[in-house]
Amino acid sequence: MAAELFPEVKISLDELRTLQVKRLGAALRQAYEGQAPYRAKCMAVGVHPDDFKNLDDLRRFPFTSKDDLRDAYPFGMLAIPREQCVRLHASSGTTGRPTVVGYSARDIDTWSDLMARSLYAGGARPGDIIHNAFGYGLFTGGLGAHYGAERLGCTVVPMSGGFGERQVQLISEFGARVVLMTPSYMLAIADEFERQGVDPRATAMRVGIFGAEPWTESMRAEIERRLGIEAADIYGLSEVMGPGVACEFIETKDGPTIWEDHFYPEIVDPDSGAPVPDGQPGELVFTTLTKEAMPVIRYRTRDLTRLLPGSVTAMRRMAKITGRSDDMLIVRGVNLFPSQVEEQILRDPALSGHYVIELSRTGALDDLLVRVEARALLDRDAAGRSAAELARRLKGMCGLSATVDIAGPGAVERSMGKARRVIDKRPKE
Ligand code: DLL
Repeated sequence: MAAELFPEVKISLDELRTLQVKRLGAALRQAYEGQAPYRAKCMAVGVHPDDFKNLDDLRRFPFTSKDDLRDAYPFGMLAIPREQCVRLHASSGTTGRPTVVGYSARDIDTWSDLMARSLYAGGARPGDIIHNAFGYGLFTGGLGAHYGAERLGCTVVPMSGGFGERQVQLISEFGARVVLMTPSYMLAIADEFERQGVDPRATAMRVGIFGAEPWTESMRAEIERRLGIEAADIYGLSEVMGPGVACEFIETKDGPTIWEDHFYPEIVDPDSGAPVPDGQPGELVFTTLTKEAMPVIRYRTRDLTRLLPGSVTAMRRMAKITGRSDDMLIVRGVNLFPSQVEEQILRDPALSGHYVIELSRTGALDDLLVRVEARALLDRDAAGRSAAELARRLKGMCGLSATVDIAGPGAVERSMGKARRVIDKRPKE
C-alpha cells in the first residue's frame, strides 16, 4: 500500500479539506494576480479571490476552457516570467493551435513526486525495471512517466512509442517488470509477442500502467489475459499537469484515486455547467492547488465520469472515463460512445480490441460501420456469425443498426499512442 513510501496519501478527510481550502485560496490569488485573461474573466462576473472562504465558494469562480488557453497562445497563461519556466509541453491539438503548458522547476519536482506516487499505487516498486513506451516529446506521457519512475528509484528504459519488434525484444531481454503505454498500444505489442513466438508469461513483465485514452473493463480483462499481467489505469491531462493527476491502486483496481492534495475535482453538467453531486455522471473539472507556472482554475476537461468516495485513501476516486463530451457520436439522433462499442466487441472471444468506427451518410441517413479485427483468421461462416452477433448486440444496446466488417489480423491501423477510434466521413453541417 502506498502509505509506506508516500505517507501523505493517508491524510484524513478533515485534514484534506482544510488543506484544500488553504491551497485553493492561494491558487485563486495567484491566478488572479498572474494571469490577465483569468483576472478579466473574474472581473466580468464581479468575483474576487477574497470572496473565497470555503469549498462551496469555488462555484462562484469562472471556468477555464481549452479555448481560453488557445486564445492565450503561446505564453499568455503563464503566471510567472517565461524565463523562470524550465520546460514547455504542448497538446497535439487535432485542430488549430495547440495548447501550451509551462512548468517551473518546482512544478517538475511536484510532478515527479506525483508520478512516483502514481506508479507506486499502480504496482511499481523501487528497483524495478520500467519500460516506458509513452511517447517522448511535446506529449506529457513520456517525460512525465520518466521523471516519476526515476524519482521512485526505478531503472527506466526510455523506449517511447514505435518499433514494435524492439519493444518486445527489450521488454524480454532487459527484464522489465513494469510497462507503461496506452492500452491500445499494449494490444498491438501483444500481437507482436505472438508474431515473434515469445510467451509474455515467460518474461519478467508483471504490471502494466495504462492511460492517455479511454479503455473499458473488458479491455483491461483482455490485456491481463493475453499478457498475464495486472493492469492499472492512470489518468492525467497536459493542461492540468500531465499523467499522474490520478492513478488506480493495483490492489483494488476500483478507479483512479485523484491526488486531491494537488488537484481539486468537481463534476458539472456538460451543457449548463451546474454542479453535479458526487456519484452522478457529468464533466470532470479540475483546479490545480500547487502549480506555479500555469495554475488552472476550474478547467473543463470534457472527460465524462463520476466522483466516487475514497477506498484505499480518503481522497476521492473517479470512475473509468466513459468518453469525452466531444467524442460522443450522434448517429441517427442516438448518442453513442466508442467505449460502448468496445464493450460489445470484446464480449466475443473471437474478436480483438483493434477496431474502428466509421460514419458516413447516404441520403439523409447516417451509416454506422464497425470494422473489427478477428483474433485469428476466421473462415467465412465463423466471421459471418460473429458479425451478425455483434450487430445484434449493438442493436440491443443502443437501437442502431450497424454494418459489421470482421477483418483479418493486422487490417485495422495501429497507433503507437492514442488510438483513433472514429472516422467520421459525414458531410459537415
Ligand atoms: O494523455 C496525459 C497522460 C499520459 C495520461 C499518459 C495518462 C498516461 P493529453 O494528451 O493532454 O494528456 O490528453 C488528455 O486524454 O483529457 C482524457 O480525455 C484522455 N485520458 C488520459 N488518461 C486517460 C485515462 C495525456 N486513464 C486526455 N482514461 C484526457 C481515459 C484518458 N482517458
